[in-house]
Amino acid sequence: MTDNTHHFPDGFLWGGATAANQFEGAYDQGGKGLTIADVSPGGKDRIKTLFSADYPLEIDRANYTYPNHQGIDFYHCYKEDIALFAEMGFKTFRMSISWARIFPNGDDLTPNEEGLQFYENVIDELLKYGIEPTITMSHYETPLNLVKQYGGWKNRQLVAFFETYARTILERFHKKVTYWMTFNEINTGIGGSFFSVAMRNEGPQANFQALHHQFVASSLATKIAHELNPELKVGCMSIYATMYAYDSNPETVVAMKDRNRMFNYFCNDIQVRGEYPSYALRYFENNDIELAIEADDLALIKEHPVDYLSFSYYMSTTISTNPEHASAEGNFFGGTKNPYLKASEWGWEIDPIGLRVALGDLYERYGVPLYISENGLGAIDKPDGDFNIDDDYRIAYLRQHISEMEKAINLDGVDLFAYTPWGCIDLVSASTGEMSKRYGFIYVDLDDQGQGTLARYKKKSFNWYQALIASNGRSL
Ligand code: BGP
Repeated sequence: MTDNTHHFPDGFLWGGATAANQFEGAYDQGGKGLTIADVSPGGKDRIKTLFSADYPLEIDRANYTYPNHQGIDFYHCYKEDIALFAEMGFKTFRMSISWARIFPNGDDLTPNEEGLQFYENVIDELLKYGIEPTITMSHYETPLNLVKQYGGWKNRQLVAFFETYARTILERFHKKVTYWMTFNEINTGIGGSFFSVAMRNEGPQANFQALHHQFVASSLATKIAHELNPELKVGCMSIYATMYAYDSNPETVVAMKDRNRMFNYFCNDIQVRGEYPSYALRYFENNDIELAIEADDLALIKEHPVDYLSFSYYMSTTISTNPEHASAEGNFFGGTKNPYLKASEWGWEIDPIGLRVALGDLYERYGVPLYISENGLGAIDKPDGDFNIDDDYRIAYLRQHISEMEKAINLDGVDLFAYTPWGCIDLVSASTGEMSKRYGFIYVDLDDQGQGTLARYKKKSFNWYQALIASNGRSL
């Protein structure tokens, strides 16, 4: 028997993940238009607004701060940052292109060359070090004008605007970028996340219509990519929550499975298998949801499925039918407190084995290569006077998760080919809009009030991850 301890496939893509709106800064420079992220305030009202009917469409400087306007200034510091990623040994770097840097209003007739040139410079810098870029086309940064003038993704016109945007970046970068993702965490649109579908939550009819438009847009982007080069790899991206039934009461199991298929499978079923699943059609019928589907939509979706499936994984969730069970305070997916798990400072329940469950589940269902596009521990780091950060808690979290990935590959036969921990350099948190929830291997001297030198410092985890990559996982 071969010893597969901590064995990862040759060529495994180790790296890190980011999103334009959370780290670039320069929100009004280089010809960029405003995006929905630019009007999302940091602080306590942030999460409330993301799923609310009162999402602000203006910048309200009198009452709020907007940390993403400055981000960590990757826009100007990208060479320094990429040099640090290269020093860690990254094989890939996941970033997004901000749609509004290319089409400031989303519906412009011609692209903004300055924006294209910026991303070309970043891509060239990555390639200089042999780092494969992975590009997300839309990561919570829809141009604001598409909300104000068109009402967001429920409007069919966004499909054509996105198609133009996708064609523009694919034509420009297809010779330099192989790995693409269409919509970040597309399944958050089911619950009407403003970040995802760029519209006020108007209920299931509008949300599913918006998602349908994103499925069509995603298939169009996949089609364009493959026409340019059949070797390009386009993936979907969803947030995955491993779901457990709290007890063996069959009613609880049914409730869990019900939630699981809509949240974890629905979007993947369409984007990987190429068709609406029967449980969704039945759900639409039972809930009087009637989607406007144009003649060629279903054929397009069928003919242009994605090449791989990517997902973010931070926590699991536990479903109970007993209202007396304590709720999992802070868990992003709600649910019942799981007595076997500890939680992060924000209440996200830490579950490394749940990642193995997720990998097996997705691979057995879809049989396509998997890419873990986000994972990590948000924590408050406390640097000493010399900016040393001993983030053993982060190392422990990542080690446990990577160990479960290794089991999924070597014991369960899962085809996992990439892992990009979230926020490999500290950046603005999506849910809090603040800096203090940090994920990085690299510390950025910046606080929630926007104060700091922006200097970069290597955390203890930097060296740990560097050794891990150099040994292709064997130093785990
Ligand atoms: C995912 C998003 C990311 C990211 C991450 C961590 O849902 O795709 O953009 O921010 O979560 O979340 P947070 O920053 O809220 O801790």
